[in-house]
Formats: sequence, structure tokens, C-alpha cells
Amino acid sequence: MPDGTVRVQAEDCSRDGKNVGYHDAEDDNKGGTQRTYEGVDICDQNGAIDVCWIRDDEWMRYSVEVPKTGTYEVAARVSSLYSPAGRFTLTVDGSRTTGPVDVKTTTSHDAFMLQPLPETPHLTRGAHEFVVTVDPAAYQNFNIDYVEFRYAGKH
Ligand SMILES: [Ca+2]
Ligand SMILES: [Ca+2]
Repeated sequence: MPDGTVRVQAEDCSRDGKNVGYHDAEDDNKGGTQRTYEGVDICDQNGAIDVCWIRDDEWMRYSVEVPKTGTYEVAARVSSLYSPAGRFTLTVDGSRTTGPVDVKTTTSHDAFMLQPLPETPHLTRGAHEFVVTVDPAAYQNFNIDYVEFRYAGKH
């Protein structure tokens, strides 16, 4: 990874429990991988551990530590055999929203692609929080492996 790039694994969303760390449509982990004691759905797709079974108005909360102050390009590694595949927004520190992002088909749930997000948030060095929220009005059937923050300069 280039210097200044941070990856946040989708399956590592907050462990503060349902409706605090995440919201999921059902209380069981339909993917059956990791965290089988709670409702966030985690799959193992040919070695990519991801959040799967994404539906309705689900969301996941994350923390991220960025190494330096500046502008960050944000991208999500996603997969779906459907088109449309889904739509989500990413909100940093409770207020700055990027998206909505229409997930592009990757031809298979096992074929992941890094999809860039439209905005480049300015972040100060240190800890931040972000939430990935899927659009309840859109058809949702995609998987997410990780979100990547790539340092893009000081401006
Ligand atoms: Ca789900
Ligand atoms: Ca992952």
C-alpha cells in the first residue's frame, strides 16, 4: 500500500452492538463467518472476509486513524453480480457525507473491485469515525470487503 493509505476492513465494524455499532435486518449472522454471536452478516468469499447479505436500511459504524492531515481519496472494495447492485453513503464524523454511491456490478459476488467515492474529505491526523449507510429505497445486493482512505495531499 502507498504511504498514507489506511484500510478499514468492513467486517471490523464497531462492536458496540445492534443499533449502536451497526444496524442489520436480522439478528443472526447469515454469512456464518466471525462474530457469529451478533447480527452483522460476515462472509468468507474465496478468502476475502466481507460484510454480505446487505439489505434494506442497514448501516455499520467504523473508526479510522489517519496518519497525516490532508485530503483523502476514499474507495470501497465491493462485489456484486447484480446491476443495479446497491447504493450507499459514507458519512465522516457525523456530518460530512459522500455519495450516494451506486455500486457497479463486478459480475460476481466473488469478484471484488475497488470503487472510488465521489468526494475527497479533508481529515486531520488522528482518529475519525465513519458510517456506511445503505439506501433503504434502493435494491441492495452487494458485498463490501474494505474501505480505503488514500492520502492525496495537504490542501
Ligand atoms: Ca444484513
Ligand atoms: Ca474485509
